[in-house]
Amino acid sequence: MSSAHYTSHHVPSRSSAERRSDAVALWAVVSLLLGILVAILGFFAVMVWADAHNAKDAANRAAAKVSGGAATADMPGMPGMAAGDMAPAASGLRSFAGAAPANADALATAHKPYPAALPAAPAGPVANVDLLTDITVQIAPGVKYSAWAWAGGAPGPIIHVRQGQLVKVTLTNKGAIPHSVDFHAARVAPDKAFGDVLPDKSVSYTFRANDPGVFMYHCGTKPVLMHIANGMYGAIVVEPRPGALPKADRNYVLVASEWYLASDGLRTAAQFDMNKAHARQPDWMTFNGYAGQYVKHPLVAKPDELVRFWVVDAGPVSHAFAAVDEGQVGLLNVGNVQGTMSH
Ligand SMILES: [Cu+2]
Repeated sequence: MSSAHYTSHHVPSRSSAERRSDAVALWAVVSLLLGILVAILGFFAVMVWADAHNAKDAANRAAAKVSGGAATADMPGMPGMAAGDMAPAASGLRSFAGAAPANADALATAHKPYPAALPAAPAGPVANVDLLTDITVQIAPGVKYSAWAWAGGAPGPIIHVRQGQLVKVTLTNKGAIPHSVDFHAARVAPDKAFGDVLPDKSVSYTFRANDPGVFMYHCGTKPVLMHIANGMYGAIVVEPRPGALPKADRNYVLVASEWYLASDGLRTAAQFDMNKAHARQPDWMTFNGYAGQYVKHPLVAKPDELVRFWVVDAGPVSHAFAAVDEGQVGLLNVGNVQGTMSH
């Protein structure tokens, strides 16, 4: 192309109109060749993408086939839903959403709903909070999950304190592996006060509840995504100073979360599926840990009552720990203050 360009500008006898016409023709050729180049590159890009896409699809299909086979063998007597009803999602990960035994309705009726009513805040200057770790919960009618939960449930107990109160937290680890507790209501660096507590050990720390609102608390032991997904989350309500909000006749606390299951959980308790958590493909999404419990057992109010809902999205995806695992995380150092952080 450069030689053609050189020639067109060094023929002295030609008119400027001819030269312009040459230049137009030249650029037409350049454009055409560029267009062809782009098309060729585009074609190769599509081929490379399609190749990668096919490979990924194939891998996902293989994975789905393996887990599907295991799941099918695991639920021969499941009358509520045939295995084929649980079609693979677009990601290729097998969903167990909606899996239910035949007596699901009776189980939902018999289920004792998580008490959503806000408990009273303790009187006096200090609120004592005792957390124990425990295992295995039900997350939907007939669906068992092998959890790492607080004090026998997921979410953990609703903690209610008053703004300005000193909160004394004691975590006793009754589980088999290290755990910890990170209170978002506390302006304390997670790596300072919220360190790992070994099995059969206890740790205590205090923080001043200076910020009103509803906050989550959760286990901060790595992998945090797995600890939260396994049930180690809960809510703390820091009641604002009197007069800041109109007095409510009823206060309810709703903790939203997701569950990622490696099996349907009908016969044996399901385990956590890290791939689904990273793909943000939950099988169940719950308020206070159990699917649909306030449909079967509605929260109540009388006409004209003021009802306040304290709602916290505990995750792990709503708290986006899958994103943290994938690198979407950073720190903002403000000044040079040691041991202070809030998030
Ligand atoms: Cu934990």
